[in-house]
Amino acid sequence: MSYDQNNIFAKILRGEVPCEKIYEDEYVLSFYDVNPQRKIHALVIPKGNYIDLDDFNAKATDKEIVGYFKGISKVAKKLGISVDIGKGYRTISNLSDHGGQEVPHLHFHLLGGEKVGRMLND
Ligand code: DGP
Repeated sequence: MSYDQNNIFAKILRGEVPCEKIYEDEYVLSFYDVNPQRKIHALVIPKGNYIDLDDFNAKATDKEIVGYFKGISKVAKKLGISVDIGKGYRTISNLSDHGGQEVPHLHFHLLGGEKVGRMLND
């Protein structure tokens, strides 16, 4: 499968669709999920065109990989949910069909601001 340039997160990255931005640097963009599942529900996406985590790890440079994963912790800190200054949070990244991925641009969900509960309910 090739990267779909018209997915919604690609449009957000190009500034064609607005988002409620939390954080941005050379490697990542973070914004609030439009359909929050917990008190705090943020998304963190890499700036490069990667479909999912497997695609990212196969094709991204080491700098991009480090920048992305460090970016996730920077966002958590900015939101006050990181382990050092807050009470923790959950990250989820869905991959493809069985993973239930809806938007085909790599993203991690950050859920927190309250106890997020059991990992899977069914
Ligand atoms: P996933 O199922 O892991 O691919 O999650 C995609 C998430 O993206 C879902 O929780 C809703 C969110 N989402 C979809 N469209 C938009 C949008 O236009 N803006 C924002 N902020 N979030 C979106």
